[in-house]
Amino acid sequence: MNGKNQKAAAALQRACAGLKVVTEPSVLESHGRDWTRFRAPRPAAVAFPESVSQVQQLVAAAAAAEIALVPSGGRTGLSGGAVAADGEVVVSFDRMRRVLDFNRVDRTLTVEAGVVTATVQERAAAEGLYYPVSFAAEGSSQIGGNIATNAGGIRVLRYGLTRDQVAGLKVVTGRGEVLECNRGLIKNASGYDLRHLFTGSEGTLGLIVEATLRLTDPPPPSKVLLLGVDSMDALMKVFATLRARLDLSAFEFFTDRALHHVRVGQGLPPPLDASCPLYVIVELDCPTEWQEEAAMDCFESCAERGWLLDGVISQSDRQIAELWRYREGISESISHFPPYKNDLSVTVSRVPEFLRRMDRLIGEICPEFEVVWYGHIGDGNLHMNILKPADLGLETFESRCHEISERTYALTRDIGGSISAEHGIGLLKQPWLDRVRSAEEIGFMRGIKQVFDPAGIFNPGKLL
Ligand code: 2HG
Ligand code: ZN
Repeated sequence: MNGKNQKAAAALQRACAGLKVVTEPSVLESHGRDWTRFRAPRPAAVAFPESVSQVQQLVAAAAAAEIALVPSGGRTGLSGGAVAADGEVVVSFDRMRRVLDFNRVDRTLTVEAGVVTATVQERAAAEGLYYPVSFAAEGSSQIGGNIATNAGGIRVLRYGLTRDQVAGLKVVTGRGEVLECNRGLIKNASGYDLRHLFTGSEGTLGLIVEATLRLTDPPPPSKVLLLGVDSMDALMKVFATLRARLDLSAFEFFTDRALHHVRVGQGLPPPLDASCPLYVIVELDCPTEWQEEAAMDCFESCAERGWLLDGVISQSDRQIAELWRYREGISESISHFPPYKNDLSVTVSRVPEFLRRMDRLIGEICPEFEVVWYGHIGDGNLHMNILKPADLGLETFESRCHEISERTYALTRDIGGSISAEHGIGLLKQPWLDRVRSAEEIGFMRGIKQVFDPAGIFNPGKLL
């Protein structure tokens, strides 16, 4: 640790009585990064506040000494939003993991920022209710991070994003005040809804310390279909048919390359007899036999029209979990390459056009790379992972991927899409923010940042 870092850590420790501040190399390494692998972690220290008042003290001391703070949750992010590569102090919420309140009438759960997403789901289930945000990293990601990135996942199609579950937020701003946004209300027409500014702000406006989350009714018994199709056009027709007749809670896709990697990575058998270019995972409500018959009817009519090549339907809860592994295990199975990630979004109706044009572009500019696609078709959110060839250095690979990004984002903009659907801009996509947000918008975003974080201490270099 250099002298400047040592001073920063000591200044915070002095100013905040009882605050745990760690400078041990293994903790700097583990807490200075998220799941991205393109920047080496170099934080000055990691602070572990235990209470809102400790967070306030920490922020006041950091603002006075101009020490940059990087908020950090479960560190499962994929855009470098929680990476501290430049001598910042990481603020970990690992010690703020209390469930503060459950309100049965309001159907809300109030938690500290460090509570793990799966814990919220489990607590909701224990109360006979349901927290619907779900994704592969839910066993380690924390609610504060979910809110800061407005996390999506596999059930956005029915329940919306994390934003739609946030009924209230407590935030410590860069001025050290505590803001209580919305306080769990359903209706609140009293001016700007600051809760929605902090949601998705990627830790650049304030530190989210507590959240009140809306819970809902548990879904009825469900079934999962795994289907094979031979083109994106056919896939979209299947989507339209199923959506019109069935109660879908998820409609996800992956390519044959994605299937190859998840099978190797997780040791899974082929899911279908036929090999298909594209696969779909559909989850639907099946409370009675009637819905299952309707699903089989849809399946047959799609197959008769030549849109489906093959398919299976789950026969038990165990099989539901097994089928989901083909989709949820993909990201982990390719993580060792490592992949250069893009988290793109377009309107659902333009997905086939976008993928067609992207296929052409990839064939033109980087046919030597393996590109793996999967994602949330029901939300128009496509994950494009470019795998690093073993014989290419990380830096050369990254700079090639930057060239690819230029063309990809130009196409994305042309089609009216976004360069991040759910992972955030973070550190890695920051140079391209202006491809999808206008100069005026970015100007307003900077103005807002200045209001909440006048000393510019929160997550500098991320997003803006
Ligand atoms: C998913 O949908 C996650 O599986 C991760 O958002 C996406 O690995 C990715 O690129
Ligand atoms: Zn995703």
